[in-house]
Amino acid sequence: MLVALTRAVSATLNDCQLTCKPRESIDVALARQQHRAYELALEALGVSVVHLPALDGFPDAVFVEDAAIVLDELAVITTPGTPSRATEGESLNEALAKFRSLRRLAAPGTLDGGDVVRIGRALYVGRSTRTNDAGITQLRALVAPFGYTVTAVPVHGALHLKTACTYAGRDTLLANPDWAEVSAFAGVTVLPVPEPRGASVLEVNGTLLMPASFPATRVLLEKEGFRTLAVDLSELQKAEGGPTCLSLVFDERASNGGP
Ligand code: CIR
Repeated sequence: MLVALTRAVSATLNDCQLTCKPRESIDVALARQQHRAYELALEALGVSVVHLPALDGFPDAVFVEDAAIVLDELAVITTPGTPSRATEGESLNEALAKFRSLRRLAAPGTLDGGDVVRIGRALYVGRSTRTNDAGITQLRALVAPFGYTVTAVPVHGALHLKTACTYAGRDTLLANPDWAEVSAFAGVTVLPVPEPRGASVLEVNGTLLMPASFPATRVLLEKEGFRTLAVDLSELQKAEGGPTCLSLVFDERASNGGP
């Protein structure tokens, strides 16, 4: 069974980091409702949600994806590349240790989980304002013994690689090619999005969970034969969040490959 680790919305969400969007007032109560609806959508897709309490000292802690990478055999606690988030990963230690053996990245390496697109045993890692070469090199050394490859992908004009492209399944990379070097991806067909921010989808048990604000992208995906489920994430999108960053989704059972 798939597990999704989530964390409640911080009361301080209005103090979130912003990179590519202008600051807009966030209705935190509505953000909480949308976050709950997102969790219910995951449950409707057959996922068991493990909900962690809010961390008001970390305005962006609801975006759990950035603080860890969970693979089949291990989890890597990352070093998010903006100071206010740098130690967020520690808050996931206890919850993740129940499911996986943990490894850690360390300074001067920085790496946000939102920069990691996984396709099978290939990890594509955005070189962004958050993720540097030292972080990518450390990640490669940690996961190589388990048979994963790590390929750096330049990101420009977007916060994370997963803002620019996500793997939709069926060898298809949903992408805004203006924001990432999609030629770095091997063996996939690139499906360009009709809306600049529409490329961020979360594949769960054969359905693409996506924001309701990208109807043209949804129509395109349905036309291509993908099943989609749209949720309203307007308040979390004001904080530059999307469907992938609000959870860490993984198989409940670890596999025992590697060393
Ligand atoms: C940040 O700037 O870190 C947050 N305001 C948004 C993080 C979104 N993370 C993601 O898409 N993986």
